[in-house]
Amino acid sequence: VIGGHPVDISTAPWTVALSSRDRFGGTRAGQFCGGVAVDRSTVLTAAHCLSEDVLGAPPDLIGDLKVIAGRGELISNEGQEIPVHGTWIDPDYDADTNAGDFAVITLASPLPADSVIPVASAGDPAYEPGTGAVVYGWGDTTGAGNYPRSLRAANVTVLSDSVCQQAYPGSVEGRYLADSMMCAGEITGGRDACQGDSGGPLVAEGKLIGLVSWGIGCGVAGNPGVYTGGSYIARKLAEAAESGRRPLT
Ligand code: 4AZ
Repeated sequence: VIGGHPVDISTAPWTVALSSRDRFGGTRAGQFCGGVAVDRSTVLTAAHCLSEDVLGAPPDLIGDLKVIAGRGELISNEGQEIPVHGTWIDPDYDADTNAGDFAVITLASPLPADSVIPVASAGDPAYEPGTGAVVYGWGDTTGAGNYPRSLRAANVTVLSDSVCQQAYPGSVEGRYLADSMMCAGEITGGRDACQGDSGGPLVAEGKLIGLVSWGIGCGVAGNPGVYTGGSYIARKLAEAAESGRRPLT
C-alpha cells in the first residue's frame, strides 16, 4: 500500500493474508497476496494470486498454502493459520487482460463470525464515483520492493469507468475493461495498492466493493489502481452456484 498508514487488524478483521512459506520464505510468514473473508468459510482473492505464474504450481499442489486470519503483524502468533480446503477460479479469468480476476478459497475450518464483511450488491451507492474507500494490505509501500511486516491501509476514491478507460486505453494488456473492473485511487497519485496487495479488500461504507487486481506502477498520477468489482463478483458467484459450477462446499 502506497501513501497509507498502519491499521490494527481488529479494525479490518476480514482482511487475510495468503501464505506459502515453502514458496515465499519465512521472513514475512510466507505472505504473497491478500484476501477477504465474506463468510466464515469463504475467502475471496485475485485469480492471478492462484495462477501457476505466481505459485509455481497449481494451488492444489501447494501443500502449505494457508490463509492467515486475525493477524496484522505477520511475524507473530496472533490469529490463526487455516489450511485451504479448495479453490475455485473464475472460469472467465483472462490472464492477458486480467478480466475476471477473482478466485474463491474455501477454508478447512471456519473463521470467527465477527471476521466477515458483506459484498456490496450491484447498484449499491458505495460504487458511486467519488465515494471514499479504503484499501488494505501487506504490499509494497514504495513501489521499489519495500514490504511491511504489518497491515497498512490507504484512503482512495472510487473513480468512474470513463476516467479509468482514459487512464488505460491500451489494446489488450493495460486495458481497462469495465465489465469486471473498477478503479480507485487519486488522479494525482500518491495513494494506491501495489505488488503484494493483490486479492486484498477495497472497502466502502462497511462493504466490500473490490479486490486489488492490477495497475501500471503504484501511486503514479494518471494510473489509478484497478480492482475486480464487487458487483461483478457477486453476480459471478450467484451464476456459478446456480449452474452447479462452483466445486466448493
Ligand atoms: C500487482 O502487481 C499490482 N497500483 C497490484 C496493484 C497495483 C499494481 C500492481 C495497483 O500485484
